[in-house]
Amino acid sequence: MRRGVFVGGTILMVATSFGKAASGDSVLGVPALPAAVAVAVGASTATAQAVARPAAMPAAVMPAAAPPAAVMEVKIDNFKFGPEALTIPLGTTVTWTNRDDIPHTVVSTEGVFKSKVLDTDEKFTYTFAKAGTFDYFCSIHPKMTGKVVVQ
Ligand SMILES: [Cu+2]
Repeated sequence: MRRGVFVGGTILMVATSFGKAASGDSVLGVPALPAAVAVAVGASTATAQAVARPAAMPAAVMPAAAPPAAVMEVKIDNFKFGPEALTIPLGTTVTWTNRDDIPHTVVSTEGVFKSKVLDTDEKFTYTFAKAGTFDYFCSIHPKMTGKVVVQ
């Protein structure tokens, strides 16, 4: 009799029944059964959706997968960005590291990126997703300038 209720019932009924069992009501002698039914009901829906996707996705995603982006380093030392001018391929990540014992910042002239104040050995990272020339400077010492050319 109870089995019939579980199997034929809605998910709500199963959940309600399981909730009673879980909360210590031992009237249902088989707490494991409702759980199994709930999993089965949920799984069949999820599986149907999962099966529909993989066929379409790999073809669309794989060719677009870019090679791992390179990382380029710029060191800030003695009030200079080094190298001052850096040419990189599109998608490259640039990491600036402050090697001075004085705080510096890395701020794009065009407002494209802006670091916080970098203390000694702190880093700022930016990934260049657009081609172009990106001039930047240190907002604390505006005579410190550099540029990144993204091709
Ligand atoms: Cu500076």
